[in-house]
Amino acid sequence: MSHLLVTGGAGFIGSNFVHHVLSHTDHTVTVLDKLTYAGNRASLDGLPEERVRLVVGDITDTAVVDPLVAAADAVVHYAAESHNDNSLHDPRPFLDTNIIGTYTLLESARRHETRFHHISTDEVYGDLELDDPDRFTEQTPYNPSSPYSSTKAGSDLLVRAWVRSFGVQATISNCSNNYGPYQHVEKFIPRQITNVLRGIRPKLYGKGENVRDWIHADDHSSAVLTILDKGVIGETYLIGADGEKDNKSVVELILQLTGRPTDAYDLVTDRPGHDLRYAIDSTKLRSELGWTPTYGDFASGLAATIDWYRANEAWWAPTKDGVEAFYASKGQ
Ligand code: NAD
Ligand code: TDX
Repeated sequence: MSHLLVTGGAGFIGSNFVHHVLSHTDHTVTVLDKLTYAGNRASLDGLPEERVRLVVGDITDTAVVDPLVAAADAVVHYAAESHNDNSLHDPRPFLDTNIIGTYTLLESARRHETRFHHISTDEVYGDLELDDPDRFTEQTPYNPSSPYSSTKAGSDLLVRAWVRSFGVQATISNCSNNYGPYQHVEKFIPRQITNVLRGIRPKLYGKGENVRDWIHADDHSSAVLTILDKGVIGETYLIGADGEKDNKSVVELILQLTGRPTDAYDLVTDRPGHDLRYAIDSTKLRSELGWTPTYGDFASGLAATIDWYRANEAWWAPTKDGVEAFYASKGQ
């Protein structure tokens, strides 16, 4: 049994990870989360208090971070400002949390010789052409496009430097787009599901031709546990489940699964600098550490996600109007 410090554990992927750890291991967990607009205490409801504790605090605050890192067997670092559209509007919190926050945690991990796993994104590699036969690998050069992805790239490079210069026991994973329960309604899939549930037409940026490589958040969690267990210190692992879909197809599937006409969506103003396509080659993780995803069928994973949003309106309703007002002010 181990004690994990999970930063950002009240956010989307972090809370899915905490649920996964509780049901698949006997580890105990401390969540460190600032509860920004993206964090939600309710995402941890129903978990046993003797195994999960929530500390509300900021990862840039050494006084909060240091004793928690000292008490943990491993840190799993999810906390971040995570939304590209917000980073185009106000980049500063991305620099504070993603860069200074990661630096603060690394310094504590260095002081206390604590195992560290850094959660990152495939967006650090930039984007691919629609017809490019290649996918991202661990060797792809960094080429981030947005303030969000550039701060994630910066945080990855800090981790690599702290491994090489100070011997911090760290690994990194870069994952593709996640979907599943507890995702904020500002993001693509929950925005469109909750639009449909509210009688609003889904909104596609540009022509809807951009491609994302979808993985269920639970598969991301099992991959992270595999890396914590068997990963080689200093190594980077790409996480993906061969789930490439263009945005228009995803919206059409949501409309079909909810019994609406599949052309009942609007094309809206595109995102500036919008990455065209992401695609992950996760051969290294599969062949060296023996991981495989379990959510093979996107349509059934999406149907289950729609059911979750239908059954949990109290979780998302308080944020929905504010998010739509923000997008409307940008013609989106
Ligand atoms: P999210 O925005 O849903 O959650 C982020 C969490 O971090 C929130 O609970 C928030 O309160 C917390 N947080 C923010 N700033 C903080 C601070 N200064 N101190 C403490 N807590 C703070 O994000 P997410 O989609 O769950 O992403 C989690 C991680 O996974 C991020 O590092 C992101 O880059 C990475 N990632 C996300 C995806 C995806 O598809 N969403 C894909 C690959 C990687
Ligand atoms: O209303 C929308 N309409 C639309 O067409 C929204 C919100 C998005 N989009 C498009 C933009 C993207 O091509 O859908 C795609 C997905 O958008 P997001 O959910 O904002 O995700 P993305 O920008 O791809 O980034 C996500 O995956 C990588 C996460 O938010 C990041 O945290 C992660 O690093």
